Amino acid sequence: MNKDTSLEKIMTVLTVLEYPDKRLRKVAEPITEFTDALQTQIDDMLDTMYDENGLGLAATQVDYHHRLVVMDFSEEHDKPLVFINPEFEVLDDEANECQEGCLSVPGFYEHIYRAAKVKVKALDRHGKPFELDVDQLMAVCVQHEIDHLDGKLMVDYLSPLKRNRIKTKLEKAHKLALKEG
Ligand code: GNR
Ligand code: NI
Repeated sequence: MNKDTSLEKIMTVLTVLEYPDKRLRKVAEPITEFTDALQTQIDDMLDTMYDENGLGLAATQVDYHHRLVVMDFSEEHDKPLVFINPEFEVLDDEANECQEGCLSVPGFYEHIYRAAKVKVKALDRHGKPFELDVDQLMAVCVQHEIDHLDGKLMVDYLSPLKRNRIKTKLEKAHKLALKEG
């Protein structure tokens, strides 16, 4: 028997898919059941997000094609937010141009247009509906994560030339990583 009597579960860090992996293009399905397996998936995604120092993580990025997003905007990384079947409406479509990064496009930071202020509607991890008005970086992140659930990536907003440069560089890096094990 395991002598560890603590109820804390072991950290599970999932693999984050990287562009141009085709699985990042799948459109995620709505979640209809709030099972124990879903709770485990949520906790594993939070572990993964914290381990990778991300502000957010969409299920699509860890090859789980259901409409689930986790985020944490707190200083101490102790206020996890869970969004199931998230949707947003634009409250202020003034441009919120910030440098955007993505764990699935590592090493690249680009200016992308996003609405400055949005209202998010989602279910929490137990299926209870909630709404949240967000602006600044959190508004950017919400739009970025919901894009992931629709198979869309930040590189899609760039010129074909820029997108192809990023693709080539990441493909090279992936080949090198394979060779070096
Ligand atoms: O960690 C992340 N930082 C970030 C910064 C600016 C705009 C969006 C983001 S989301 C990103 C994590 C990620 O890839 N989520 O899908
Ligand atoms: Ni991302």
